[in-house]
Amino acid sequence: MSLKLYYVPQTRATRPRWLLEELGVPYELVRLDPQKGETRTPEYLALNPLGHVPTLVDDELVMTESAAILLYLADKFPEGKLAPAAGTPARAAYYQWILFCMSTLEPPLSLLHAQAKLPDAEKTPAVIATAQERVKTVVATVDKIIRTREHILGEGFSAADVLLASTVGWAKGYGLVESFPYALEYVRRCVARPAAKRARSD
Ligand SMILES: N[C@@H](CCC(=O)N[C@@H](CS)C(=O)NCC(=O)O)C(=O)O
Repeated sequence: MSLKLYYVPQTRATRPRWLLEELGVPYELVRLDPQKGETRTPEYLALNPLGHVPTLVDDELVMTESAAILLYLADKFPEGKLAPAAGTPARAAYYQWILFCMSTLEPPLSLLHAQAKLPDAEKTPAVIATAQERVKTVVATVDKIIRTREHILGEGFSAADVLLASTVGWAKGYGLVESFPYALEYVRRCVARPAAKRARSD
């Protein structure tokens, strides 16, 4: 078995790196520097045609999409207990929270990210304000649920926590989680895990 993760720090590639650290399985980290064009080489574009990170290579398998990579790895290493059994209510909640991150919480964060990259004269304040409000509304639902749970599934730590804590952490980076104490504390305790620290250590 040979797992290779194509990685740029402080991007969505941190998600599978964190999960791999939680699993404690051997993997090779391939660091790319977008400033040097390393995500736009013909070799890398053959793996990930959009030139995005992360990309996971597992022998013959090439995978993109951070959430899909988490789901794959959590299932591939069941001894890590990061995914509930298929067909159970916990598995249903697991799918729900993974999709919640990618299709409900990420879109307004991506809008904010795109706006932040624009020169000031090209920013659209109304788009920014609407996206900020949307993020807060969505984070408020996490805050309400996580008030009574340590982890989002209401049982052990799972790949859904890797994704949710990463994504709420992204919102925190924009100062949009400050009024949600339970969501804030949830992110703090997830990123304080040794595996999460190792994934951000360099
Ligand atoms: N939906 C994809 C998004 C991947 C993505 O947009 N990655 C960003 C980093 S967070 C990227 O590689 N951006 C470089 C670029 O757009 O050129 C995923 O979750 O993996």
